[in-house]
Amino acid sequence: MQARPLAAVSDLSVAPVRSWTLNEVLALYDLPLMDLIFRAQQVHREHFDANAIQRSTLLSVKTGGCSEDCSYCSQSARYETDLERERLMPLDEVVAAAKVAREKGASRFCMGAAWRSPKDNDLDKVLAMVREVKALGMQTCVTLGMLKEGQAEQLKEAGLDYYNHNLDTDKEFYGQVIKTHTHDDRLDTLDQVRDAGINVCSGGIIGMGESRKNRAALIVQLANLPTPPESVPINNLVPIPGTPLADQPRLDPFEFVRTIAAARITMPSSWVRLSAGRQEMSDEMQALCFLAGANSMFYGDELLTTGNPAAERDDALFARLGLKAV
Ligand code: SAM
Ligand code: DTB
Ligand code: SF4
Repeated sequence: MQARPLAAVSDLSVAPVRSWTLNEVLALYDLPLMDLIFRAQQVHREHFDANAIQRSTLLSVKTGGCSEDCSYCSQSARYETDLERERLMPLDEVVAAAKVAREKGASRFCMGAAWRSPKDNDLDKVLAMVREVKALGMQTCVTLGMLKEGQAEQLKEAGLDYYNHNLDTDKEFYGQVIKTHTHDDRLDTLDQVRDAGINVCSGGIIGMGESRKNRAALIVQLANLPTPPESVPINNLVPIPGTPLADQPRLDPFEFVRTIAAARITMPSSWVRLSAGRQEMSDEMQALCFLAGANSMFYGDELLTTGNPAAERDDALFARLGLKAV
């Protein structure tokens, strides 16, 4: 099969392939690791250049003070974390950061805001950010929380390429991690984003105390969306002091690799992003994740409020592995 053109952004070209059952995905998880990775590599190579990695740079444009109670998050106003709350960043600072990201070689700029949902006057300011970043020739992504009717269309009109809104965890486990909104609320926003013709970026967090069955169910819920997300971030929990998940025991890294492989196999033409938690991973662990089908990552010294490997370390890793950025 022909490789899918790289960095296809405007064509919404991820086709629904088939639907997956929980047992099928659990059976993938149960495979010997070498067999699972081999299958993931086969699928990966049918759809992508296996040596090409997409790079997005993140910027927190509005930090902290969020009304929601997501148990993992440094930005919830409900927990005593070390974070300093900040107002919405001025437009010129956002554009300056995007220029730096472009010069360093990121193809997409993702702007994140710690909101339950954006107010209309805040959205106007974000629309201006999207227009200006787009004008730099970069792909644009925002993550602003739940959208209400009409907001996705406004974002599309401003030139937004991707909206990030993670399902985060299995519907069954969701209520143990977040009580201020529901899994169905998340699906509702994803529908609005899809209907507006914006590419969907949606994935989850692994290592929050969920079971393997919960992890497999999250993958099924993502893969069985009417159209799978174009981009699927898989985050490893970054434990934040002061949050309810601060002392969560670390998940076996191979379980994270299995989750990447399951995402790759079930969503063959989606970009699977090795997301939060990369700073704590060795170079060898990251290489294993790429081998399991991850082909996207966050690039730049910071995620939203926590650290990410320095760009120089990533550049060196790319050189050692013979990877190219797209
Ligand atoms: N408020 C918006 C929302 O919840 O969609 C956007 C920002 S929120 C910080 C974006 C995503 O970051 C979450 O959906 C979650 O997957 C991820 N995230 C937040 N804190 C994390 C942590 N400590 N470890 C791993 N991922 C995290
Ligand atoms: C996603 O799935 N991961 C990114 C992005 N989408 C917005 C955020 C990761 C946040 C990690 C914790 C922090 O830096 O606050
Ligand atoms: Fe708020 Fe998003 Fe953090 Fe939840 S994950 S507390 S909605 S910023």
